[in-house]
Amino acid sequence: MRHDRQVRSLPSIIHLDMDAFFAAVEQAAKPSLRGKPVIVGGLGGRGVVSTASYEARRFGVHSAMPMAQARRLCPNAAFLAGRFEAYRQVSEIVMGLLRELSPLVQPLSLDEAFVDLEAGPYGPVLAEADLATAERLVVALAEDLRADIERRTGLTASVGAAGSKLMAKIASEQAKPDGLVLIEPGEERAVLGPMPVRALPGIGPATEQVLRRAGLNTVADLAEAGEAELVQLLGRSHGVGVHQMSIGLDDRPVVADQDAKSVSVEDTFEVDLADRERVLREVDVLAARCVRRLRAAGRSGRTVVLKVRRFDFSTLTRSETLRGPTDDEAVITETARRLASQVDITGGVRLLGVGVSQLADYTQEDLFAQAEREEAAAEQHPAPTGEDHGPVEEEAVVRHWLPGQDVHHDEFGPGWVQGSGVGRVTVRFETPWSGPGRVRTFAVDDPALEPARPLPLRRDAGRGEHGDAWAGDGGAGDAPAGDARAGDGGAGDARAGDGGPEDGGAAEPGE
Ligand code: DCP
Ligand code: MG
Repeated sequence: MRHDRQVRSLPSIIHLDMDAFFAAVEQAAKPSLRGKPVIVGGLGGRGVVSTASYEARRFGVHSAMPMAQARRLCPNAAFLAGRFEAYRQVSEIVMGLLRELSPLVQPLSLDEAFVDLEAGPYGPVLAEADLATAERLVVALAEDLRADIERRTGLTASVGAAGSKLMAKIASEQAKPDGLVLIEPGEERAVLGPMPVRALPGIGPATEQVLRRAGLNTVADLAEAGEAELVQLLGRSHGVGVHQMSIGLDDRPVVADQDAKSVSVEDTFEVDLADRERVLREVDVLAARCVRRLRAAGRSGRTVVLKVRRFDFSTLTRSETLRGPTDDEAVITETARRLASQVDITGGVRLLGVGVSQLADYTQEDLFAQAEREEAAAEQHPAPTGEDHGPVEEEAVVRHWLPGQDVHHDEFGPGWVQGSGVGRVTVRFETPWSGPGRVRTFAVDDPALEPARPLPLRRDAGRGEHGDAWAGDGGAGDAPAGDARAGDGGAGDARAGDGGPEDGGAAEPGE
């Protein structure tokens, strides 16, 4: 492996970004929406667009736009609330394919990651090869990757390859949609020069203003201004960094995501806990610690897991999956308490643990959860009056039919909610593998109609139920000193790490 100080001499860093990700998943899952404008996001009064399909982007709709504006620009689009679980499933498949190329995979969000090819199985070959051969190999690997993603998910991805993260990311933007761009080492300044200063990471609207007032508009302007002037304008560390980037120098390493699975904490007690009140108090303490750790990692999670080891060393885990991801201490504590109250503690408890799994990118998750809350609030209060309605009862969320939501009907099978109102819900019966399906309307409380989990986008891609929070725990969870993990033989504790079919986020049974 070779790690040049400033710029690699090989374009061995790739940046992958799925095209119109949430919208593309919806089109893949819902045949009737293929080729049509699709807008995913918060559908309530103050909702914003998460993303829009390329068909909808032609009308000027884009991420972070108020939903009301999107409705005006593209009234005939399908407006969907988003299905986070489906996006996460696809993301796991994609990240798994990236990990086949290298252990150094750095996910930036559900649909985006850097990969350092030099750290993977092709590293030695790349290091030996001359530049032209190395470039051909990188291009071949990237095209295979895009083809694999399409085969496994039906979705398109764009890939950039370059000698740095900076240039790889710029390359993938140039490759969009459904393309591959390789920027040869040495071309950096030529590619960057004409770009607006905002193209560089770390230059937001405020910095852009400062630079503009100094007459610096393009990256070439920054390069010419030189380090001293940029330090004067932006301060020492920012100025130096911006100057380096402007001349194409970026030696930030690809850092593997150390904690892909769960955050958990646990405690062993000197004296077995025998009374339930005491157990619940300890659960509260553990849940609070777990939330602190979760927040420190900038994550939120969807499944709360309780681990209990009893006096006789029998160990069990209980988990509950929430409707949306959270880092809310009250929600996690309450869920862990509920799980604890279902466990038989007769004889005493030696160890308790609280964990949260199904983690993903904090900001994306929150946007999504926010969109759902808003949607639920809109339903509960059909005529919004502007006042703050406070937290939404969970029951109301569960019974509400959200546009885009997966359902199953006893007679007609799987489908999705196209819309609902005045006591009726309209369902389109189609699957990722069917042709466009028919629409039927039911009463909202029709007992034959049930919410369902997302179907895999490819019929042959295994469905992979999720293990408990500790299964495949990559070691970044809380591992208190002295925790006797080995020898943990208790039923239900699938902690033993590697190689099991459930280990690793992307394990796909049958692959
Ligand atoms: N997202 C979001 N809110 C935003 C931006 C993005 O909820 N303000 C979500 C929806 C996107 C996903 O994250 O589908 C990935 O974001 P990208 O910026 O990669 O955008 P897309 O994948 O949708 O489109 P592109 O083809 O431009 O990458
Ligand atoms: Mg994307």
